[in-house]
Amino acid sequence: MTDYTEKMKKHSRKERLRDARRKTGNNRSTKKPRRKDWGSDYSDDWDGGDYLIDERILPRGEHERRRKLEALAFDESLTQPETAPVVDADSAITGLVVEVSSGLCRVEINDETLLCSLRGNLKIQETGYSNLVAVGDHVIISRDGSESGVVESVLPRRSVLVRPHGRVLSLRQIVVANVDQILIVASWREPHIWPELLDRYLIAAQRNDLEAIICINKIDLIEDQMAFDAIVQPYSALGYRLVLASAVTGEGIDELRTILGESATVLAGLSGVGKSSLLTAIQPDLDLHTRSVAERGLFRGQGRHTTTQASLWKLENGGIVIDTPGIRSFGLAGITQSELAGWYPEMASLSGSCRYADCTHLNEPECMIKDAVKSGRVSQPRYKNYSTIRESLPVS
Ligand SMILES: Nc1nc2c(ncn2[C@@H]2O[C@H](COP(=O)(O)OP(=O)(O)O)[C@@H](O)[C@H]2O)c(=O)[nH]1
Ligand SMILES: [Mg+2]
Ligand SMILES: [Zn+2]
Repeated sequence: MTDYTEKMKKHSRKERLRDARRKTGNNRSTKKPRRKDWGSDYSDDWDGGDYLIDERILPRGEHERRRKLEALAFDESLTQPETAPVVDADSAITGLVVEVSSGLCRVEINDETLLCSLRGNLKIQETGYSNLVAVGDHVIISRDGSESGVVESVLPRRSVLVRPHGRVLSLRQIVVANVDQILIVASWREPHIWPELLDRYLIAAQRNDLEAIICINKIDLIEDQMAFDAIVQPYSALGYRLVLASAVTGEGIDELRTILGESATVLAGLSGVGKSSLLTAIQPDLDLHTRSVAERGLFRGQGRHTTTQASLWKLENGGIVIDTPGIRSFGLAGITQSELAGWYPEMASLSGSCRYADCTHLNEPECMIKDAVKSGRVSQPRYKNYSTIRESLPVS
């Protein structure tokens, strides 16, 4: 329940800034340069959270206005940077973190990639996160002319995708930062669609305040349209954006390209469902063979480390796509059996009206959710997923 309440309380960044603007009566909006490249000096939508602004191109007073708005909007927020940048302006460069290892990261600055260590004064305390820097972070780095750099500070994040850090539930690891949406990719066959996993990803997206889009790939392998509809239709009925695709026939590819453009998207989906094939279909010249930092030996000689083998691609239409194995285990940790129905939007509002306050919605009489399944208001497959997932969750 706490998670849910927290979520309800949380204001999106945009809304907060809008509120702050209303409070200051400052409604002047800034002309938007078109964003060409996430991580370069463009900002297409400051309110959307891009901090990579070349101050020289801002009108007089604009920087101050933004700073004030920012402070007002986020005065109680945890997203403030821990330390103010302490670099002198000449050597400060902003970049995009594309890979992380313990104490080190790879930062992309324009077309260059720089191996960076982290400045010692960056503090882990009080952030509540187990890692200081995550893939997708915008950072300010300094370099002394050599081949490596130092991360001086992490710019405020517009979103984080987190998972618990090991067994310590209070400490969370940032899997990726600054993504707008999560694209859940499943395949109809090979591997067989697994609706329960779909639901797990959807819940995880909700918990992280990320918009979820569902892509069902390999629709060229549909052998039974009715069976397909029965599984897939409940999700579109719930209002999820659903893309039916085939990397083989090209169906759905244009739609996917549009969805990924101008946004930062993290991919979720089992190995083999066709994520790489879809990306190749979207942009044939995309280099999918970006080997991990560890393989390239960039981090060699740095002692033992665990590398987050995230891959980050910039599409020519402005989109950013991040694929990370970290996504596989970010699911439902911390959710108890009794909380699960609250994460099914079609069940959440009903679960309070059952005869028993502690109704599991499995066997009890006068259960509003079971009634809703009978009447079709809650779909049979979703209910089935609910009961299976419930089994796997801790009682408290
Ligand atoms: N029939 C069919 N096969 C596909 C489709 N998309 C991908 N595949 C195949 O599925 C396998 C796994 O694809 P891949 O892109 O590597 O999956 P990933 O692990 O999610 O990146 C490959 O053999 C692809 O050729 C599709 O739409 N239809
Ligand atoms: Mg792949
Ligand atoms: Zn019930």
